[in-house]
Amino acid sequence: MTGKVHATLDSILGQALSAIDQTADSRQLEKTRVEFLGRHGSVTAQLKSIGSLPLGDRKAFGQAVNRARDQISGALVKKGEALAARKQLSDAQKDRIDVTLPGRRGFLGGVHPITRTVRRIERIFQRAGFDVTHGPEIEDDFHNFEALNIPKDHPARAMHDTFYISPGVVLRTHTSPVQIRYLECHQPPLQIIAPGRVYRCDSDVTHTPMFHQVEGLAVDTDISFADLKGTLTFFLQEFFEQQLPVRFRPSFFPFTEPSAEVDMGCVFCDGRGCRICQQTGWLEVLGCGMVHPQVFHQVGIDNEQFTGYAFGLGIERLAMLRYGVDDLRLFFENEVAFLSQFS
Ligand code: 2NL
Repeated sequence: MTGKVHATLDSILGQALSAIDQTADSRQLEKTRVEFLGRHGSVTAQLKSIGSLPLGDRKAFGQAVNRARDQISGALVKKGEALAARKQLSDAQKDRIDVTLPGRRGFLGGVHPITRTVRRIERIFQRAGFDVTHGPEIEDDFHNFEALNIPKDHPARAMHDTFYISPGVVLRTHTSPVQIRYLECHQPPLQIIAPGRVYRCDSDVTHTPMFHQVEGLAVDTDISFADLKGTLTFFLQEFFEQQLPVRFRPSFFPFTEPSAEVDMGCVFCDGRGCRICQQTGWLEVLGCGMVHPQVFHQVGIDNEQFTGYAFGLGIERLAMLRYGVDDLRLFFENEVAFLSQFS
């Protein structure tokens, strides 16, 4: 009887140890533990069977069962540790980083072509002694129109051109009001440029409701049209890095007298005539003139003592000519494929 129960226990112990030995992962190991040492496990069953043995055999058999249980526990712990170590090693191999691989390059943004063009224009005029000034984009009727000698019935004031915030308050339609504000609080001599966003209620293939402009102004006691011609010719030749021909055609603006439009030799065909210059060999790039005496009067500058010239240019147009961009809208769509060509 006792010999038989000991033999059964030995066989259970053997099964347990070999099962543990063959276990390949920690989940299966837990199953094995439950199978032998769990509440309904086979070793536990042996403990429960002690009561049915003769009194004299119980102690020895109980000790044998405890030894077997301890042996199995020990083997489980050892195997558990071995499995954990093996898993750690294989995880480490899976996540290994090859530090000799070249790094992945981060995405580098670039400066927007309009901003680059503004900066380029600013640098050229700064070298010629101009200061850069800024002002509000929301303007009043006086600074945007009245001070510039734009009468109440002038077409530039019509609803279809100007964004009105409220009666008498507009989104500036040019950067001239920046110069008006400057004239209100500075005495000549002065030379300034005013770059910035301007707004017009106009939208088609060649017009966007917001665009950029630079205006320039020079005032002193003896500024002449020759100074204007010299400065603008210098600017255009610097901007396009070529000894371009420049010509001045009579024109009209309410805020200058006389007024002129400025053409430069076409940079795409060297003046021979092409699609871009509509076979004329010339590109119109600027408007300018001598400051109207009425403008000086509006800001309280003595128009007998002082003269000045002023000019205005569209930045998008200059950027298109410099970078060979044929669609204005590309500047505002912010497509990475387009923009990344400028970084
Ligand atoms: C153009 C024409 C121009 C001005 C802007 C100006 C400013 C003051 C006084 C007088 Cl404060 N004139 N600005 C003068 C002539 C032309 O711009 O075609 N712009 C795109």
